[in-house]
Amino acid sequence: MSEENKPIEETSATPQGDAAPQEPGKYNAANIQVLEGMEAVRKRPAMYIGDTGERGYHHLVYEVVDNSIDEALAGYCTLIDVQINPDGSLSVTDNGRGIPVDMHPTQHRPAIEVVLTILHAGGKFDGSNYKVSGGLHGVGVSCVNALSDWMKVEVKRGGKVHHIEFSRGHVTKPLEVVGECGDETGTKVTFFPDHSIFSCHAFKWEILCNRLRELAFLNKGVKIHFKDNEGEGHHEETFHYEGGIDQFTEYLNTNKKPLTPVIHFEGEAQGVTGTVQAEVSMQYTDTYSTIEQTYCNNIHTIEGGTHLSGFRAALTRTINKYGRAMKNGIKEKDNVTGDDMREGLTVIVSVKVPQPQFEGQTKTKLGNGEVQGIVDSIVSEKLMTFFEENPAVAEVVVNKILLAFRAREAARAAREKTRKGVMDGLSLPGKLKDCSERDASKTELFLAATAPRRPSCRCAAR
Ligand code: 0RA
Repeated sequence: MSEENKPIEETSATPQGDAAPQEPGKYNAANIQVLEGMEAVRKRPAMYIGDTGERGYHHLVYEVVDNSIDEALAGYCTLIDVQINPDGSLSVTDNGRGIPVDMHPTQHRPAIEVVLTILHAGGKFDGSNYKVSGGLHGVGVSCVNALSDWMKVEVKRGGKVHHIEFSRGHVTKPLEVVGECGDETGTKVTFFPDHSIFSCHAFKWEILCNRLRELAFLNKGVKIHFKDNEGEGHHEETFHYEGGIDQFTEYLNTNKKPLTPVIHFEGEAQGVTGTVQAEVSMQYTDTYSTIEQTYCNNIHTIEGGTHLSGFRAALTRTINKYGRAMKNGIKEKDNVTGDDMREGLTVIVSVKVPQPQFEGQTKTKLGNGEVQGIVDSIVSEKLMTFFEENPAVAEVVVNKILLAFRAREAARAAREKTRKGVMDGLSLPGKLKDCSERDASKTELFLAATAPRRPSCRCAAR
């Protein structure tokens, strides 16, 4: 079977490529597939987008934007425009290649219809290109379509402007050519979420702003323009960072005093399912807190995972190695911990993994085992080289870490001393000494009020 003729949806009942032309009023295999998919999403929306509250509502936007980000990562799109419209709908426009509009080889419908109505059909048809980006649930734009009261899509491709409309996942206005566009290409998706499904009924500027800014940091060079045309204010903002995650680090360290420059590493290696790319940006500031933000395929992995473990292991090992060899550095007896090494550190770790495995409570913990070793070796090797080439910076880092270590040791000593003193004062009075018993099941405590405001306390060992 050629790649082209593979069924698009594994779970489809009868994905026959040679389905007869559709008779009016009759369902063919393709229709059934669509019906099943779209109804399934509408029946259990939370299973596909997480929840139907504020998070889910905004998640719809991320799913659409992710398709444009994918076009950008594939090198075909430089501009993404997101607008909240006066009627409460939202438009995402990109200057990518445009969703294909030709007849799909096996579905006998325009490819755009397939992309927008069949679950997981958003990817490239020949399987050559894995989807790098992807909302938390990676369900694709067809889910957004299923959960939208209406969706309108305009594609500029092959010199023509094409238009198609849907309601709750079903075509309401078939694909038609509505104009000419010269050599311009791109896709515009406008949708209005189905308010009978969601408990949240408006897009929030702040929420979308934060995510769009983050996406611009994570995908350097991509320009994301965001405008709110609803209500008062009409905010507008453009996110565009040629410096990528290094500018993200600077952004997170705004108003903090940096101790080092922003340090950047990147590299790639073969993983189990293809090439894994890793990018790290880090900077020490004079603060006591640590910021570690990790991403896999643009998804914020709040619970961390193998990329974070790999980074931490490499940081600890490399600083230990360099710091112990350094004159006036870490001493043999100094029990410096990973926490000491991360005090004042801001770090972004961003990896691209072909088939990510997300685990944990909120499915935001990267599970792919090989990623740990890949990140570890990239960071170990490049951080050591950086220290060797920048000994003055390395010295600042080691001294900061020694400071954290000594402060921790001093705090512990002080705590112990204080506790000892307090415990001295808390010891039992002489007449109750023989009541001491460590096993709680063998002790009782009686409170006997002998005077209104002055209860006395008696303890007895049974
Ligand atoms: C499938 C195949 C191709 C592009 C796209 C989908 C595509 C989807 C979206 C969604 C929003 N913007 C988009 N841009 C592109 C590849 C088409 C080709 O080979 O020319």
